[in-house]
Amino acid sequence: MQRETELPFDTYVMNEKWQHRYISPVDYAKFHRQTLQDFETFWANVAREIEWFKPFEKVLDDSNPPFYKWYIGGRLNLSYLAVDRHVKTWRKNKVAIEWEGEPVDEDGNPTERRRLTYYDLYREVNRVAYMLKSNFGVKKGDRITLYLPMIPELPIVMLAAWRIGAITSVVFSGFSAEALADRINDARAKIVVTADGFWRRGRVVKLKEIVDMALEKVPVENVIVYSRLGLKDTPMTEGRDYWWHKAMRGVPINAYVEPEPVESEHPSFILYTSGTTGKPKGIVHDTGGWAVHAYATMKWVFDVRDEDIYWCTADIGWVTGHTYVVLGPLMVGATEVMYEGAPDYPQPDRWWSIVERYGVTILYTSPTAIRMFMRYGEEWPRRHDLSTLRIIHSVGEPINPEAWRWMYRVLGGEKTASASTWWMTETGGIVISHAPGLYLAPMKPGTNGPPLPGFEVDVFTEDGTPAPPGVKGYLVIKRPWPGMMHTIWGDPERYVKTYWSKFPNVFYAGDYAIKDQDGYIWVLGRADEVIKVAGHRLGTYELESALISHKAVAESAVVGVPDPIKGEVPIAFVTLKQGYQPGDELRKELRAHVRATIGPVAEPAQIFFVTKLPKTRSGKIMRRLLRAVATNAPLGDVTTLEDEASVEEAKKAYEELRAEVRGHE
Ligand code: 6R9
Repeated sequence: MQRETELPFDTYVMNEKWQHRYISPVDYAKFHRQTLQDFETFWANVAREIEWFKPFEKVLDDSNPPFYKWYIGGRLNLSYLAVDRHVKTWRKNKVAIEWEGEPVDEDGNPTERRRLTYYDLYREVNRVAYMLKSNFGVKKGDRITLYLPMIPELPIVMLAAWRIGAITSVVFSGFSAEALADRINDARAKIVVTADGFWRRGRVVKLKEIVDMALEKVPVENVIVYSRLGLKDTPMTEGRDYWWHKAMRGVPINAYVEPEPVESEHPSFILYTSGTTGKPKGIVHDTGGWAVHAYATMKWVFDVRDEDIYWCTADIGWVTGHTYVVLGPLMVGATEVMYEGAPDYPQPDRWWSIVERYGVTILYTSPTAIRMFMRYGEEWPRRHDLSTLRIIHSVGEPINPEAWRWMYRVLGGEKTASASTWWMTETGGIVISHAPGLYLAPMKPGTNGPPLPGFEVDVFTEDGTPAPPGVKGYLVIKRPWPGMMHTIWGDPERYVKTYWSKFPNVFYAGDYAIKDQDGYIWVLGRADEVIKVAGHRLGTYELESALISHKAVAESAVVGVPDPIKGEVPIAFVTLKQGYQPGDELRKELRAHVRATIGPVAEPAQIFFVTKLPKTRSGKIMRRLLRAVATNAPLGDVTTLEDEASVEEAKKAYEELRAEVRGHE
């Protein structure tokens, strides 16, 4: 990520369209402090805006930190909140989801569109809940792994699961069989729901075949297969695998399944995410706290109204899709767009044609996408009428001021409210962002803005004291918040160790950040071995394990390096076992191996062969030095380095490959 080291503190942006929400940073800070003064009352009032089957008796149980519990005694149901509530009102016939598939005709128009009203959703969610319950015996607390593309059946089956108190574990459809198997295994999933395949950049991805490979390692009771493409050659195992449409045959059109009134702390979902070491962590979220957080941030950050057309471009396989494609927008009764395919298929204006076709007013996307479109050029968005857009926010990684300005000017016509919303899988919802649904303090290109109401955020120095404005430190959250994760699935100790041990009694996010004079936060990037590749979160440790699992590899070290579009990309330094020769053939093979083990997003941008890796005298790989080599940065302190020749060798390997790449250009 190339970011100006001098923060552009002085570039404030305020436009006419948002003058009515204007607030000065000083007044915002005052308002924000007030929300923290009587913090529990504040969060109780927010929670009363959603419907509870049984009201909560206590807002926050902090008797056993860091295992905080929210809205004790309360009972509710996410499926009820997302669909049943709306069908009792005029929203019954309002469009909930405008879906379009990837394929287009000769004129570039989508050949597959589906429009589901809240009533349609209500019907389908009930029918699928009925099927899960009566045909497959799914009960409260069972885990269901969902390995599905971006089709309406994904939110439908999630809501159906939550309706009966089951716990979803969605696995991104870009992950490989091995990654899927690990996640099914860790969650001990009872069933897997998948599709025969889907369209991606004009090609068919056969999902069920990947599921079958995963299931060679971890058995499950049943697999339900949605026929997205009607692929006749889909392998089906008798007695285990069922076509969705066949399993639904016996389900009455008007099937109704009573929504289970689950406890506020009942887990709703597990989502696996990467950390510094070890296998991916199953981040566990509750029901009540998450619902309140999702609902409140939809209102504050996205200012959603009934006439809006909302589009969050994230895949549901990541947390952004969980909170801001599935739960949040449906809870507030929004009309939202869902798109199956690649952003630049068949041409770089696909997204802008979608914005124009549906009249999208609120767009939530990623810096990587913005940078990709910047590279394609302004002429693509200029071909379409984007004048409906009134809010555009980004998420997933720091947004460089240049990308923010492009988004604001070219896409937003200098009239949108635009923030870079900071949060993470662990937080369940947005924590730091401008909140144009309440007030809008002046925007600054590249900042995350001030913390949202009710969230106490700070930047700490290494010794655990608040860093003064302008000084880089670690981002922390000083008080529990409703959408917070509850634990790591099956590993509560790791939860305490990872997030609550670096500093006493505060949540450690793992990000570097700076606070400015106005109280705005600027998140700079990860402080650990996690990288964000095109906004996708990966652990360098996972890539290293994947490389080492190849027969030729002895050792490997993976680091993230800046990339003009993807933000960061992984590069790998590899030592080989006796009898293996470095070369392009092997390089190709190792890349394919990483793709097959984790998924295409994890493929290293470059692989360097070396005979030794830089290590400390105690044998720890010094990734910091490799990153310095690959970014032409100063090496810094090398006193603990065991063998300087290793760094020289890495440098040489790096320069040789660069010369070779240049030679090909
Ligand atoms: C929502 C999501 C979390 C990590 C987080 C940080 C980075 C996310 C950001 C941002 C700067 C933003 N991140 N949003 N950095 N500005 N607006 O992305 O969750 O996949 O768990 O990643 O992403 O580094 O720690 P997740």
